[in-house]
Amino acid sequence: MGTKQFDAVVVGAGFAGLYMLHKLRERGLNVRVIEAADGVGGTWYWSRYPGARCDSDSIYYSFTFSKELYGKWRWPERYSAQPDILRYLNFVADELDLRKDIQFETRVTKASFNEKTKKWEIETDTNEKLEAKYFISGVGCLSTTNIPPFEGVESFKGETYHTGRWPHEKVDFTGKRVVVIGNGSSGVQAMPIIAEEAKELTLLMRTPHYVAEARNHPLTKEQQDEAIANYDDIRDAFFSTPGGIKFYTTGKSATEFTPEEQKKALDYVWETGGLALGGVFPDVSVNKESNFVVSQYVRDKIDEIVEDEETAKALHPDYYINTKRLIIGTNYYEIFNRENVNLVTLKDNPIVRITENGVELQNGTIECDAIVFATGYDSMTGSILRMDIRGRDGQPLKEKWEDGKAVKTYLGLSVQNFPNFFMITGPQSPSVLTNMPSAIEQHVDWIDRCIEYLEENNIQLIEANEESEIEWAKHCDDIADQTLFPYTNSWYTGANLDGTKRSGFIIYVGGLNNYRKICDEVADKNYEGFTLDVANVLN
Ligand code: NA7
Repeated sequence: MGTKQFDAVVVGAGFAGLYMLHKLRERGLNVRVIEAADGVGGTWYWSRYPGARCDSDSIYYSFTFSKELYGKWRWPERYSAQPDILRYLNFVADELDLRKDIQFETRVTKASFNEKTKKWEIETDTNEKLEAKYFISGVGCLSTTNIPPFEGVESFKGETYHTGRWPHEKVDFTGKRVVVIGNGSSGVQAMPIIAEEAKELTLLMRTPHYVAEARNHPLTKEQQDEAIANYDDIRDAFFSTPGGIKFYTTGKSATEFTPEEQKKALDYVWETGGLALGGVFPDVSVNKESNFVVSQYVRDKIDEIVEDEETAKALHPDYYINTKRLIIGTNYYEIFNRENVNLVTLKDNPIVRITENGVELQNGTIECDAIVFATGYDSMTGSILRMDIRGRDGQPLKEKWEDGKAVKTYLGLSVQNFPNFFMITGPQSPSVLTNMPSAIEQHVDWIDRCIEYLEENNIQLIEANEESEIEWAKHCDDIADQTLFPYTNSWYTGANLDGTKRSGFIIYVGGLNNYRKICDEVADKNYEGFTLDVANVLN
């Protein structure tokens, strides 16, 4: 089979890959998107667990680059369920006629920069070879699933599931004893639905988390029309806000209010639901006092909702709220009042192994018919490093990043020694702290502008400078150090899957609006901090 030639190869057909394809094709480039699934959607193709839903308001969880496209779509609910988001991405693919340039059921296994041809050579699990000037990752931050290496998983005789790789046909838990491991967004969304169906549900909880009420509801025709009429305002949120999304805020520190006023504001956001709980006092992620007010409010709510005192106490989170992504759920704390739901904390009673019949803990075995792993992802770097990406002199990215433990990038977009390789929402960018479509549009627009500059100026290669990477990592750390994030052990601060620490802060926490300014300034200064290689005659 001969090598197929493209101007750009993009990996992944989720929000990122679809928009990147559209932009570059409009620029006249010959682009191929490689996607492992048999349809578009990325994360939303795979994450079909019961209750899977977005935690950004639907009206913001959309592309805004085209007013016309925005006006053609109506979201049925305030928070979209997975099937609706998948339907939306299929609609986008059809509207923009994207499918013809996407190769489905194909996984990129290797991508190497060829020093002689100055091109990327891309290999797939279908034994194809592709060659392209630009190699772009749109693989997402949360797509490679994590099942912790518990001893004995294969010996379990019942059913096992991971929330991020849920079967396409409905799973029926009727009459079954189900163990759920993990209470992040996925577990919190899935459990109220599984609890309705299962004979018994036991949550094995390592860390209690803060869960805000979603208050999801159908959107009326008037509300849908209003969103379309407010397009300019919604688009503005992508540019002007730290999270690429607008929600209610008092605009002041909790310390500026009396306890009664604080409670009134918190009651309001609790009742209206969603992410506003984390932004009602804008200094919540930087000011311990403000943070305590919000954190304690949720702990009090847990006590109000959960009838058994001991269970309520066990559900109290004790880290600073917002220093892990706030979970948005529906009637989550309420499930612990059900007869068929049990809470087991792992803190003093860890999982020893999985056996034929269930999960063995230090203090005894919990027998079950099904285990649901809601244990998250090999986040931020997992999906990128799963491809064997090799830069100059065959250097593996895995080696440069020490297996994800010492990530080095410039702006989270580019890596020194990996010319013309770009990452959409890569590590050290704002990514998961934002409304993802906002972050994705900003990155894709930046990459597109960069490629326009290269093409117009006959520049063959662009590559981050080593000093730029060092400074960017320091900048990410410095900003994080001004916040409460470093106090919490999470995959943001760098607890890696195997428990070892990453060497730096993996996310830019300074806000998408500020990040955008930095990226734009770099571009305005003709890509300051990068080395540009003018095309030579050989090409
Ligand atoms: P998350 O948020 O990473 O949550 C994973 C959960 O699994 C969390 O409760 C973890 O406990 C738990 N976990 C992971 N490994 C283990 C082991 N070894 N033992 C016990 N429990 C474990 O993933 P989600 O899929 O829920 O959400 C991902 C993103 O989707 C989320 O950020 C939103 O942006 C949407 P821990 O808290 O680490 O103690």
